[in-house]
Amino acid sequence: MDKNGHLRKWVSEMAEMTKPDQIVWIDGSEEQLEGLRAQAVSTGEMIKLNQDILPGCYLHRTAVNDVARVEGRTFICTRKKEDAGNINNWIEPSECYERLSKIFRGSMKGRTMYVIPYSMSVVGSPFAKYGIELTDSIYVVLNMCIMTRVGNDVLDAIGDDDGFIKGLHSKAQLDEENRYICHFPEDNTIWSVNSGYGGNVLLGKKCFALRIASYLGRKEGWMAEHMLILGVEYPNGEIKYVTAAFPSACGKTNLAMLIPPETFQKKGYKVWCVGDDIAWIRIGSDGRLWAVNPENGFFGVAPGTNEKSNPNALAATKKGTIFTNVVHNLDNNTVWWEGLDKNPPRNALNWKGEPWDPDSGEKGAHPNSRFTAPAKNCPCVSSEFDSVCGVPITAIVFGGRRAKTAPLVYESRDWQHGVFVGSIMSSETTAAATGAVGVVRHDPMAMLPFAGYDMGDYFRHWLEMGKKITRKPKIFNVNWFRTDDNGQFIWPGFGDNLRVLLWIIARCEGKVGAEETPIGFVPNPEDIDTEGLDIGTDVIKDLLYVDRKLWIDDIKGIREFYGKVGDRMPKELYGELEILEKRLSEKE
Ligand code: GTP
Ligand code: SPV
Ligand code: MN
Repeated sequence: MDKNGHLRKWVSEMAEMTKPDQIVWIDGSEEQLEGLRAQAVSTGEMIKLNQDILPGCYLHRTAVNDVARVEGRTFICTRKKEDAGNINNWIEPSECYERLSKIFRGSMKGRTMYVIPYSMSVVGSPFAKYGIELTDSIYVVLNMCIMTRVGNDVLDAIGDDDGFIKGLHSKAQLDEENRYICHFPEDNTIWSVNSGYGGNVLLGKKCFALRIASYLGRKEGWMAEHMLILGVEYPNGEIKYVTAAFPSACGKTNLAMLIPPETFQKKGYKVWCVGDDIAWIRIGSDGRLWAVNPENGFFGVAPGTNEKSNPNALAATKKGTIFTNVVHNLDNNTVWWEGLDKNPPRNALNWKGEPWDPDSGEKGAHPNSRFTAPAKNCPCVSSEFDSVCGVPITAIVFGGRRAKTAPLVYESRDWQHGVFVGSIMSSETTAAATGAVGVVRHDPMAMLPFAGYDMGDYFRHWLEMGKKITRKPKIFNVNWFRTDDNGQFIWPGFGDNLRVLLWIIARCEGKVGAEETPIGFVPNPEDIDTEGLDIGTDVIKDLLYVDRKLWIDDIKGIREFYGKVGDRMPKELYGELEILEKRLSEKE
């Protein structure tokens, strides 16, 4: 089957512990996957949808207690607690292995263990890293085959090396009390048990491509970030690439697949999607940053996705897609979610599989319901999607959900200040993780739940990278979510976000001026192109207004957060905080 002794030994050890009835190696062939789909349908694990309307599409429902990432049960298990840092949950590795071994023991009895060889980014490329996930879930196998590159060529690429990431997953009993998502970065190992949901179990995604990869990136001199990657094509055919880090469910997929407003389309502007969630970034021989999306599909938020907000994402879900926790329309055996259209099905089951009345006031789809769609389905997928060297980055954008404080866009003064801007990001929590929604929390670089090591060291790594990048991208911050006194979003967002991207890129090229404020540079209102938009310069002015009082109120929280990060917090960032505080208190 394979020549790799390390791999065979590890698989047999894991099987010895979990006791599956059989072991099946996944080669990713259509024939094998079709057999697994049929099996999942026969057991009710998946529902085959209307193949005339949604060819190759299926619906899956998770357990009701298992609908999002569980940050409180996610651990970074380094030998020294300090290396995981104060922000991450930590368990001493040998204790963790022991505790989880008890849960894994016999957990696959009566089930099959699937062995999934997968690659993050193009097999054989300089960015590529390989993993093997062992799982007892067909749903996981089928999702991994969309989200990553799976197949025997991965086994060939691994050869007899033992540097692959060893992922073990079992649904076990889906017991919330014993749910663990544990990372052992020093052992290249991930153990996940008692969940069947997305980011908890598709181990190539958050567990490997962010937590383990960020750890490896620091060691090896590159970066793994919670960022989309997009290309803006200008009427002259030139393409500029931008990465953007927004917290979960704060608009990455939407921005990555943006459709320009009509007036810009007519002029010839286009946006190309390279990635919607994760970027691996390296310094090129030309001194610029180059980014790839290590994934091969989109695990996108379904609610709110519609023909107007994100037609590209919607188009991507029309074939070969797995839907999770959406409404099942029984009339035509298709799916529905809040915000898809104004015609909720009357004869339907909600995400839990219960009869559902759209007039009941209860939501039909779970707010964190998702689609898993192949990237190749997306009409705006970039021609550079499979590029082995990635795309060169002009600008890095940070952003969050802030009702008031953060302006529509501002630019940092330099790299160090940009790192500071990323480090003070805060955002309202969303349904992407369990817990309260709408609570403002610090989420630096959108990596709070995903940095695989100490947050202070993580900031240090950003600062150190800056010293090595000779042609640095500029760093910006955006906020699409400012609200008026009635709680309504002021900025139209979605496709109109291109107007902000164009200002950002123009700044990088030195083509437009800006106004300096205590927090950084904001646009002169007339420089945000509002052609075809029903918004006056006064509204843009409001969107760009830096309310010093609100910012001064934020300083205390930032200092508290830095304090929590602890001893390894770079002093340069404390320095930036002092500069900010001083500038805010100066007279206008
Ligand atoms: P993850 O997959 O969890 O990492 O999320 P994401 O960052 O890709 O977020 P996504 O693009 O799926 O957007 C999440 C929610 O934000 C959806 O409900 C969108 O409708 C909403 N949203 C996205 N972009 C905008 C925008 O420009 N303005 C407003 N008001 N809402 C937006
Ligand atoms: C996120 O929460 O940032 C996601 C979804 O992209 S999950 O894969 O569940 O992490
Ligand atoms: Mn995400």
